[in-house]
Formats: sequence, structure tokens, C-alpha cells
Amino acid sequence: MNTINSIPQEVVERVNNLRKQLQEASYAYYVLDKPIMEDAVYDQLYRELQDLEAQYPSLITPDSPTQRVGEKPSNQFTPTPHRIPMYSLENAFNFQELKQWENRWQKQLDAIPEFEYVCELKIDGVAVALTYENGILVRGLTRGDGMTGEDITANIKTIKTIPLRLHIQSPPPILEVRGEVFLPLEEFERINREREEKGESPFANPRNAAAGTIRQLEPKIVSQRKLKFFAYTAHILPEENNILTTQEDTLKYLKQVGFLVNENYQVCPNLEVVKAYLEYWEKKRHQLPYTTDGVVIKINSLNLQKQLGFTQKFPRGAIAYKFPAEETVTRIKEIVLSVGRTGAVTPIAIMEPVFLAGTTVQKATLHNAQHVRELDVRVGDTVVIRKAGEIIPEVVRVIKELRPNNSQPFLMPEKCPECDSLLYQESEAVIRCLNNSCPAILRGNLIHWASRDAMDITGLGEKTVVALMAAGLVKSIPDLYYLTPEKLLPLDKMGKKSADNLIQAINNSKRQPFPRVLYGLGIRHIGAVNAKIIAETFKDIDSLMKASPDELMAIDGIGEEIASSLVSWFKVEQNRQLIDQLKKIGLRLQLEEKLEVKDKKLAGKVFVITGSLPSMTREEAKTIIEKHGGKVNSSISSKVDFLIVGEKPGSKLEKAKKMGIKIINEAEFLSLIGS
Ligand code: 3BD
Repeated sequence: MNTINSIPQEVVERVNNLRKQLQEASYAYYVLDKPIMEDAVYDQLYRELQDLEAQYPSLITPDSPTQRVGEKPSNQFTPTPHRIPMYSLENAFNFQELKQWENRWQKQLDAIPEFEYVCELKIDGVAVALTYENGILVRGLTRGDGMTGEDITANIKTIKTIPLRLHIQSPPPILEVRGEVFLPLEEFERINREREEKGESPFANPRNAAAGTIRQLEPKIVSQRKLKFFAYTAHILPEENNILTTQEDTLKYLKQVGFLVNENYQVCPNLEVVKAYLEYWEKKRHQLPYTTDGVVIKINSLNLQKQLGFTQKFPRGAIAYKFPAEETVTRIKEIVLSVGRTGAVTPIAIMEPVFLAGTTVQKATLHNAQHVRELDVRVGDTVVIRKAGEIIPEVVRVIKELRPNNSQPFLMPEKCPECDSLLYQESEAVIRCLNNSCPAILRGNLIHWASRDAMDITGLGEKTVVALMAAGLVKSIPDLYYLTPEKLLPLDKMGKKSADNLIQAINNSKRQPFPRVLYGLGIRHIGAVNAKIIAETFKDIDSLMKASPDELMAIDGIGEEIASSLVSWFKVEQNRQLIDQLKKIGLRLQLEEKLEVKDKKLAGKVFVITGSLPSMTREEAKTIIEKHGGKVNSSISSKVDFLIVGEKPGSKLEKAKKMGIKIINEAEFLSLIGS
């Protein structure tokens, strides 16, 4: 048993802080209609409080947010009971939880009947219940606590996608329709722009905007905001009039009587097919014109659903799968510094591991010194992190209310964490190590040199670079080209085969064309595209080294910053020596002569390439095609003869199919040229 005395003081403090935060957030959300916290963040903090209370039950107080059941109804609209209760849905956060749900409902039955599921996108809106008497809309209620809702009929009637009269000849005496009121994203953005222009605070997300709108006291305002409604449940009453036996029937019926039904639903014979649906929509959902936060999986047979019945809160025959959150909350354990290949020092937060958007993360970028200052982020802080496409998440904000008492501001260092030389404050944001022989800079340069768009050396990633440097085998880029398999063998995890492969890959990189070599040098502001333009203009490194800023700026797309970066790079003696060494090794420091045309096997043929090919890059395929007299276009048109398709093809494949263009794979392509 835990007594108050044996509970660590920090836990008590944490629990109190969590409660205060959650209470404030809940009040702001429900009472003020002005959310101050992201939903995913609220959920995560709520779970942390639940966990702590489970661990230390003596800390539970009757006013803890975890002790609340149901939602607080407000009294601006008339409370009205639902004819049929509106249940909520159990949540599943991963596929395994769906499997457990399936096992659970099946165990409840004596024998497992034949069944199907229907998957529906879970629209992130507000659930409402509509009542039609003899085909006429008479009432619209919010969900409320599920038993009693609020009468919002006047507002409901402004929604154009809700029929005021059902589109059927002989309507049932009573039809209860449930569905989701939502705001299309475009409309959400328009409303927020408008609010900001008026100096009002914007809505945090489309659901809050929809919830705020549907509870507007002024129906005129409601009608100006283009709410929509997707219907998903129908109860035909009295019971003997019912003609619906499956969820699929229901959706078709709802469409028939005049409702908008989300057309992306799918009948699935089993959970494997459900899984494919989840995976598909997890990727595609951002392309929809409205927000979805998951998928609702329902047993198709309404009879079977009925037979399974309900728990205290949920129907047993349906469950909501939640897409992985793209934002969550965690705590910072440490702030470390990473020195990049340009010497720029990036602060990185090391956090307690959390699950975010499908993976466990424990590092987040803090971007730069300025960002750290603006966030006032400290070790021990509870922070909101977000992943938006990038591999490494970012820290969005600090929840200051949850900051421990003894926390200290984080100060950027004065010396390089890798080589101890004094750092140079270049701007508000950028702090840089200027030591050319800083190991971090060399490491970054080597990784960049080997990267895909540069020399594309397979097997030479960060780990190998670190190992090569640690063993003292590589102190510069040219050193890579003097390695032998024997020298590599003593390295950790380096077998004969991987050593041979790496040496082979390094040797192969000598054939990479001049633009890639130029890009690989890692000169600031020279990206892959600029490198290509510059290489093609000056043709060789010697002319480029002699170029004046004006000559460089004469190139379309090359401005002052790029020009001066190049000129000053070539002024550095160390860099000139590097170029000499690379020449000696035999790297290509000039443009190849015009392509020698081998034969005319592909003369007049036009190709497009999509997806990644098994044994060559698209660039290499293009070179081969051109050598045989063919041409490569970037988009599908009637001029195109062949589409070469690799793995993960883009939209070009569909287009080519539609236009009847011949579709071939890499092997078929190679057989065209007889190799
Ligand atoms: C949707 C319940 C059942 C009829 C119970 C199976 C929980 C909000 O797109 N089906 C949908 C959606 C929501 C649903 C059901 N099908 N319930 C569904 C739903 N396609 N969003 N919800 N709800 C609606 C809720 N709302 C507020 C508080 C607690 N629960």
C-alpha cells in the first residue's frame, strides 16, 4: 500500500500540475468554446494522470478529471432526451487491439457465424441525431451525454446537405438518422482567415469550428458557414417497419432518401482486408477535403450487432480505429548539440520515448539557438512535439505549467562540443564551428559525399563513416579512395563480403559525372540542381575555379550568395589541394564529351520512367536510352511510346494505362536494346 508519505514529492507535484492543466483545458474547451490544447496532447496528459493514479491510488481525489463521467451539458439550448441512446465507440490504437476486439466479440457467441465488416472513414466532426416524422425533419439534437442532447433544430435546418423532407414516396412514421456534422477544410480555412481579419481568435481545428458553429445561438451565422453532414445510421420506427438488415443497406438507404453518405466505405470480409483499408487511408487521408481521425469498423449484419449488445458505454459490434497522432507530448531528458557539415550547431532534444505517427521517437530537433530562446525550452520540460512528414519531429511548444520548480534555462555553448574551438555567432539563429579540421565537419562532409544525390556510395552511411574515422583510416575525402578490403576488416561488424562491397562501391563512384562531384564537395548553397547548372556552364573545374562572381551570376538562377560562396570556397588553399588530389585519383572533374551514340535501336522512341528501377537509377536508364538514340520525357502524352515502371510507380502509370501506352519493366526495357 502506498501512503501519501511514501509517494515521491515529484509525483505529487506532477499529479497536481496535470490535474490543473487538464481542468483548465477542459473548461476552455467545453465552457468557453475556446480550446487551449490539442486533443492528442490532452489525451496523452490524461493517460499519464490515469497511469499515476493507478500506480498511487491514494492520490485519487473525487475532483480529478479522471473521475468525471460524461460531458458537461451547457444550458443555452433545450436539453432533450434521445429516443434511442447515442453510444460512443471503443477506441483501438493499433491493429492488435482490433484483433483483440474481434476475439472478444467472437468469444461471446456459442458459434462464430458468417460475418463481414464495413469500414467507414471516421469523420472528425460533431455527432448529431435527426428525427423525421412522416418524412419531415422535426428535430436535431447534439449528442450531449448520449442520453440527453441539446435541441439545435434551427441550426440543423441551415445545413444544405440535410434534407428537410425525405426523398421518398411513403416515408416511415419515424426515421432517426445519425451522422456527423463537419466543416470542409477549405471552409474552415476561410472562416479562420475571416476571424483573424476581424481580430478574433482562430479555431484550432475543423471539428472545434463545427462544434462552435452548431452551437451558435444565431442561425444566420450558422448558415453563413457551409457545414456539411455525412449520415451513417438509420433507425426506422416503429420496429415492424424496418427494412434494413445490414450497415451497407443502411448507407444505401440513407443515400436514397436524400442524405450525403461518405462514399469511401468498404465492405471487408475479414480483418486482413480491414488492415489494407486502414493502411490505404492512413496515407491518403490528407488528400481528402475534410479531416478524418480514423476508421469506424462495424459488423455488417445489424442482427449480429444487436445480438452482441452493448457494454456500459459502447456497442460491442463496432470499434473506432484511431490514426496515429501526428502530435503528442513527452518530457525532455537532455538537450544535446549536433554539429553539421557546415559547422552549424543544432540543438537536439532527447526525450522520453513516445509513440508518434506510427513510430517510437526520442529525438526532436530544436532547430537553432533562436528557436531554443523563443521556446525557452529546458531540460525537464513537458513539450508538445509534432511530426509533419519529416523524419525527425520538432518541438512545437513547451507546456510551461508543467515545468518542474528547479529547472534552469538552457544556454547554447561557447565552444564546439566536438573540437572545443570557440564557436562563432553568425546571426540570431546560427552558431557555427569554424575549425576546418573539426571531426564533426569532416564526418558530415564524408556522409554528404557518399549520399544518394552526390557520389551514391552504397554502404557508406553515418555508422561506417564514424567507424572509419575512429579507426584513423579516413582523415579526408581522398583517403576513401586509398582504402583496401584488408584495411577495413578489423572494423566492427565488417566481414569480408561487406568490405569487398564497400571498396567496390567507392571505386564505382569514380565514374560519377562532374555535376555530382561538384555537389558532393558540399560547398554551401550549391545544391544538386545548382551544381548541375554550374557544371554544365563551365564544363570543367579549372574554368570554374577561375570564374569571377560576375561570370557566375550571369547564369540564370545563380545569385550573389551562391557566386560568392563558390569563389570563396575555391580561394581556400586546403580546398584547392583537395581538388588536385581528386584529379589524381581519377574523379571526373569535367563534363563528359557528348554522348557517343552506340546504335539506333531506340531511334525515334520516346520513354517515360516512373518508380524506382531494380538495378539502376532513372538517371542511368535515361543515359542508356539516349545512347541508343531514344528520348526520355518527364510526363505522359500521346508522343510517348513506352512507360518503364519500377517499384512504387506514381500517377503516371494510371495515366499511361488510360492512354494505352505500352508499359514495360526494367528487364523488358533491357531486352529492347539486346542486353
Ligand atoms: C464518424 C460514436 C455507432 C453507431 C455507435 C456504431 C461516438 C461520435 O464518421 N458509428 C461513423 C462516425 C462516428 C459511427 C457509431 N460511424 N458511432 C460514429 C459513431 N462513421 N465520425 N460515433 N461519438 C459518433 C462520440 N461523440 C462524442 C463523444 C463521444 N462519442
